[in-house]
Amino acid sequence: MNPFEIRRVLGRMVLDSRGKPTVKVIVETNNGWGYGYAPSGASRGEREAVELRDGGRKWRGLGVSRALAALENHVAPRLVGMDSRDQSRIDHILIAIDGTPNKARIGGNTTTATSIAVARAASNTAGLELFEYLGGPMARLLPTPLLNIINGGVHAGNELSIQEFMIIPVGADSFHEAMRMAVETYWSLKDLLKEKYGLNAVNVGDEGGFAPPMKKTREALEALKQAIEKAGYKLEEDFYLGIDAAASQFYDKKTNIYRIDGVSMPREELLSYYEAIVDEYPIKYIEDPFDEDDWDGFKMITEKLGSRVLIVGDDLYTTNVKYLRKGIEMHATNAVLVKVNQVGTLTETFDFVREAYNHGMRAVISHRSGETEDPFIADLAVGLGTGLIKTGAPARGERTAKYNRLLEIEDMLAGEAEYAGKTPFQR
Ligand code: 2PG
Ligand code: MG
Repeated sequence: MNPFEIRRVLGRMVLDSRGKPTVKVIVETNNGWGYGYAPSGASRGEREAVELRDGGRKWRGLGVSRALAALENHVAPRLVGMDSRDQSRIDHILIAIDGTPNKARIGGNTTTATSIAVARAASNTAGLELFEYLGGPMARLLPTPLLNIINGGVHAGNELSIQEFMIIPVGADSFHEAMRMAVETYWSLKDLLKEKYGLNAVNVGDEGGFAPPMKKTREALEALKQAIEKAGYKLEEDFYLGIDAAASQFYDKKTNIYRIDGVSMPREELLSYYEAIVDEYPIKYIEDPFDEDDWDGFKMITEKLGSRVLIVGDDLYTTNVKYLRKGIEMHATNAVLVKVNQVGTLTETFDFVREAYNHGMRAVISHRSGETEDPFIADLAVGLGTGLIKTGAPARGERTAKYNRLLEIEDMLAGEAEYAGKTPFQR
């Protein structure tokens, strides 16, 4: 009997961190098991894999019974009997069963949870940690975390146009120390916001960052700077800053105008705006600075700032090699964001990361704003050795699940672990 043979595939409806139904898949082998969850974004790219939802009145149309039915009727019968280590063969079967370019038939939520569950079942059956199974015995690089501690855009109920303001503890010697520095800064930000804006300012947004009643980008950057200093750290030496503009959310496609912080501006002006804040603050990471179809905007900013800032494509590429190829040709970015559920399978995700690496781009493993308690991306970041992970503030269980798993991995690796620190930012 082959211990890795898949014996059963089960689906369950569970809730994500916004209370929306999502898909959990459990895969049993003859000698082990594994699970996987589908997360869900709010600032979704237009080119992303489709989440299959029920429509209708129940759950405001967001139910997943059709996705679970697709799993039971179309996926499970094909996977039972296969070897769980045949990840790419299994993923290609999922792609073929779906048959659409964007997983619209059986749902990217169905395929994501299944693909992750298969990998976990195989690693569990093999008696390996998931990061070891994904990355081999030499996987030991702990990623530098990008912690989103001020939330804006569609993730928060305030007027900040920019979606995420991140602190990046690059000056630490270990992942444990990086988290300590980040948490101390998170707490000093809390004190500072309370003092300046009152109690309401420390309510948190979808990713656990504070959602203060701020209106301007510079106000948020200044608060990060002060929090870092108040916690006893130095900007640049100990911490870099990063932003995810998620600019598709404040772009008017009809007029080609960006509306940021109450001001309307064309692409060129927005570029100058980014240049100015990069000069004022040690911002080393800018994600989605322009609309997902504004390829020229991306090309311009990478030309201007790419030697000192990671310019990261998220909505631009949606973890899909097809769109990345265009970005490579155009020199649109020097880094990519990686979200398994944007494309729908692990194999396609690995292909995407490899393509990025082959062209000298950095890869950043990322959560979604709607998350679950699944810490999978922590293992993925170590397994792939990307050196960078973005998974929110050090708050809310669905975010700390990832940080806690990374702390655990560092402990398990004992003296062998290495912390990425500043390395991923060196161009
Ligand atoms: C992003 C993500 C995660 P969402 O834009 O990078 O932070 O947000 O999951 O809402 O797309
Ligand atoms: Mg983004």
